[in-house]
Amino acid sequence: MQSEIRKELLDAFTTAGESFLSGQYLAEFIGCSRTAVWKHIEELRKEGFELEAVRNKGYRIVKTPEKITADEIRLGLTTKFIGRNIHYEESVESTQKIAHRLASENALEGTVIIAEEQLSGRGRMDRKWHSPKYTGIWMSLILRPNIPLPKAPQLTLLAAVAIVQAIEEMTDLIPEIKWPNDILINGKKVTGILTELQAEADRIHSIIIGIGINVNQQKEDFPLELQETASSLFIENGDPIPRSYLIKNIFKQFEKLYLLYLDQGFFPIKLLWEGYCISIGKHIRARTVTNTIEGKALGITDDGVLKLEDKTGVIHYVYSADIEL
Ligand code: BTX
Repeated sequence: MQSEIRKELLDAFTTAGESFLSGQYLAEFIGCSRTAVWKHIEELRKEGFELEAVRNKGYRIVKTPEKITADEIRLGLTTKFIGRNIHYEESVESTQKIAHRLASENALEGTVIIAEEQLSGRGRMDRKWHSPKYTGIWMSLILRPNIPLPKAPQLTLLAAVAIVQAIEEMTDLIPEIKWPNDILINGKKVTGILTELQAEADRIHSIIIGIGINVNQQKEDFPLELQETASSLFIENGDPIPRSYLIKNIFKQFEKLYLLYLDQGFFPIKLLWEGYCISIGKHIRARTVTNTIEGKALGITDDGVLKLEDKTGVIHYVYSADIEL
């Protein structure tokens, strides 16, 4: 029933073209209450439709959501293998889940799964990642580097640098990295990266890099509990950003850095990463799965591990944690 109303609503707007349709007319046309019409119009707005509302005239659709299409991404894509194979989905539980399946079915390196919406998007340690429709970039990238297992986290840092560079190229924003995987703008989280492995003993079959970027959300699109800590590029930049361009740019930067990494190792990536990192040199609190360590962040090792000096002078090597500055 719900989707019937929506379908008829969209049909009515399609037929009306640029003319306005009143709430009363729509309710009668569809055969539902005006409240139901209003509710569906709000839903459309949340999904990125722009509706103009004029008193005594009604509504009309002035802009449809910018959907990502695989063709649009392919057009003008200059990479050799990153993003050459795209699986585009309208709605999924999690792109990570699909990527794991495709990786075990021998998907090519550089294969990307992109979804318009994730119903159970996930962060680290099984936390939730809010991934509403048509607003962000929710994607997973499959890599097959020939590197030893302990080096896998380096690719999280590499991905962070690629995303920061792509954002910088398209906006005047100054993104910063909070070790290991948060990208912040004006202190708020706009991006999360989740790196997962398919491996046995010490051999990596594939590395799956999940990237979540808040692109065109408005403040009210975030659940209340995230409104103070999360933001989007649109909120910070003041203009909406075409997601397909940003995706293409990320592919380009990522491939460049990845080839550099395979050729010269982590060192050049580390230098770039340090230039964007805000935690180094600061007093921080690192919450790991087992304990909390406070101290000064000295930097990262050549393997991307965080070096933290506590007040007794002991240096701790932190592989995975949440950081508070
Ligand atoms: P994380 O564990 O560092 O961050 C998760 C935490 O971030 C949550 O507990 C919540 O507090 C906050 N949060 C949730 N959603 C958002 C959001 N949209 N913006 C800002 N803060 C948020 C970060 O994990 C890794 C996220 C990876 C997401 C990608 S999307 C594509 C791929 N598929 C999938 O299921 N996950 C990855």
